[in-house]
Amino acid sequence: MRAVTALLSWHCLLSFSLAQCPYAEQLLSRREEDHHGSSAQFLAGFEVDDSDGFLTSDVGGPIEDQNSLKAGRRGPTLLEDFIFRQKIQHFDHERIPERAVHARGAGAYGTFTSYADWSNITAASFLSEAGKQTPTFVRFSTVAGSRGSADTARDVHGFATRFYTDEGNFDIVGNNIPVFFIQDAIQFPDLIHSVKPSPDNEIPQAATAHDSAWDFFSSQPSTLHTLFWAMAGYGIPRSYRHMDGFGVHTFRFVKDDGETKLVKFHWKTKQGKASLVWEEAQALAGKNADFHRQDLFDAIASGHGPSWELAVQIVDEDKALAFGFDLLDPTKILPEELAPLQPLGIMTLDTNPTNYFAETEQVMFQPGHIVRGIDFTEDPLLQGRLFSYLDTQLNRHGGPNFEQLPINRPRAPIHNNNRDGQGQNFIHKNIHPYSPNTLNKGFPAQANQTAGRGFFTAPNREAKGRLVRALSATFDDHWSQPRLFYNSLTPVEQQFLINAIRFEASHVVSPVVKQNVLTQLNRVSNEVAQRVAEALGLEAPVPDPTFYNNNITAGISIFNNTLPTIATLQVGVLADAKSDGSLKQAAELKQRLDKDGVVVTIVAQSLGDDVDQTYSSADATAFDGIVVAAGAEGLFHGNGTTSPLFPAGRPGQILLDGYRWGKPVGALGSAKAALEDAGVPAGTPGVFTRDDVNVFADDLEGGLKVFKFTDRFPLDS
Ligand code: HDE
Repeated sequence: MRAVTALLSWHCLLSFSLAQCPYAEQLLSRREEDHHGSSAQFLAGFEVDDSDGFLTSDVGGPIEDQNSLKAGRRGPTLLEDFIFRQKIQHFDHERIPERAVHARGAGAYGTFTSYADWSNITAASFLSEAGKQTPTFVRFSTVAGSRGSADTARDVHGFATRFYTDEGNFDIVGNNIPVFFIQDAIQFPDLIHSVKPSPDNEIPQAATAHDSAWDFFSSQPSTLHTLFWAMAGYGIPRSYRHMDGFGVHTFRFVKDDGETKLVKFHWKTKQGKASLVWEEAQALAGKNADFHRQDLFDAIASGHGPSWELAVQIVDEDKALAFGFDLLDPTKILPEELAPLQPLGIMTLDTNPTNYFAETEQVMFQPGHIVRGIDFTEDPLLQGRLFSYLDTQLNRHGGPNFEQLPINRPRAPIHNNNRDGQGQNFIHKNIHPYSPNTLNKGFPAQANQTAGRGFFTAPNREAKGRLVRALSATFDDHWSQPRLFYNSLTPVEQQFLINAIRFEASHVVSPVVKQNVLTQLNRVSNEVAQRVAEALGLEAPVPDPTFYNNNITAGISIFNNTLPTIATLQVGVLADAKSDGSLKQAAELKQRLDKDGVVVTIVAQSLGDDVDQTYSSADATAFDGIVVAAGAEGLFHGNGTTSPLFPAGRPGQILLDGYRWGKPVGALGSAKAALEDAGVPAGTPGVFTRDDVNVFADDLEGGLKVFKFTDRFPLDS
């Protein structure tokens, strides 16, 4: 009767004094002590386990709900059927509004561990000692698509982290790109309206390749920098695990003594940065729209939870304008050469949600969730976000008590005079809910800097000035940093960026918009403008060199690095179900790669003990590397067999797609012949051929670390 137990425990909370409640111990620990425990412990108290027990109505009576109550077997359903009404009514209200942006996402729990006592830079308690652990929940997302859109749409990606600290919730509601499209929050609806599908036919879904998006981008040059990042590999990460995260705005760290520094938050992936290529991302959108959420879920379930290091760039308050741009401007990066990254701690995600809706859909982040030791800056984008997130949560939840939902509830005890409202979960015993009071002995007491470790606004902040609707002139340069970004890419990454802009701009119909795009690109680089213009069949404008520069900065390239770990990467081994030899070799390779955490899928014509997937369902998009086992070469010959078990030529297509998308591929022993049949050039980088399984596995693992063999992609001459 565990289901009933769970309900009863709620009844204890609601109806009886805790002393009488048989589950008092569990509840007390939920309410006070578990605040410092793991997420799993904390959330266990809210879980409902239906592994036995009778079905009940919402109010607890055991029921049967498979037949509605009728007047006669063939008669109408009766209004008095409360069982029918309750079931259907609850169903009718199952959805809440999806997020206006970032609707598509996936989340997971983790733990943040501080490397040291950082009280020399912040009073934040979660950073107050070496080894101190704080539970976290992270939600990754795309921005433009609706809740059911494909994971691999080209987009900025959300990276929102909640720290359930012992002094309240702290959220870094960041992205995988360190800059943003606009500088003033008041333009956010314009940006989003331009990017979202057309209001008449709701086309296209989760895509910026259309007139209105590029109309806005080219009319509002503050977008260029973020646009460049999104059009490069940053818009199509291999997985959520293979991307960095950024707080984007400059924030403040505040010490106990009130001294402040300006800081920028970075999450550095321990898995290494990796990206898809565009053709692959597009194919994935059709083959597996859940690619990223599945990757995250599977990696955590297999014990390979991803990690990120939290680092900050720290700048003195008086240096906000010292670098040739304004640190309050969210369209600018602070190059690492000007302020190095200071690592503060590490976060590992290790637990998947139990219920997508209750946890991932109902988590409600806010940039305004800050804790003692952290403060805002006057960045006008951040300032506007402080209003928007609370407002949108009210809309999504329908009332002010969303912070009481298990996923949002802080692990620190809550005492205040906020009362009532829709969905109130607490039963407040204090009958004097106001401050100051004497009748409740002055409680809850006011916490401040000296008593109760209260939150305090940085004391050196001041605001004065004429009331103006304008931005500072220090926000005016929109072109130098996109140029810096472009300069810092490898030639093939520059080519990918150009290809992406060509793809998107070729979808634009309006000649005026196309011309405006070229005008703006030309302010970044005449070369970029020329290369895009060529694809659009237009003339590039004459050079506009005011902002041209040859600066470069570190940490931008994605493909120029090898991955620090290959655990969780996916390899497809193509075998012939009718050849015992090929199945045996595939199994041997699987066993060998498994030692390093590489996930191997054996593909053949039909499922069996040694076969995980069929050729009819398998596809190159699912794999980071592809191998043909000796004995399977017959399946590649003459465009494949005419087997009715899979589409003609499918094995060869998987191999060739893998090659074309830059993946390491290879063939064992006699399967070398399959390479030629599929059109894959043996002997080129990332194409491995060996007779011995172990030697081959070593080669392939080296190839997986390289991840993409970018010399396979042609450059503009
Ligand atoms: Fe958001 N943003 N945003 N945003 N944002 C939302 O809040 C908004 C911005 C980001 O996984 C919404 O709860 C405005 C920058 C993430 O639940 C909404 C402005 C950055 C998420 C909203 C911005 C972000 C959101 C929609 C311009 C990176 C998803 C649902 C001032 C630093 C969080 C919601 C999750 C979500 C407003 C700009 C990141 C409407 C007005 C810059 C990761 O409130």
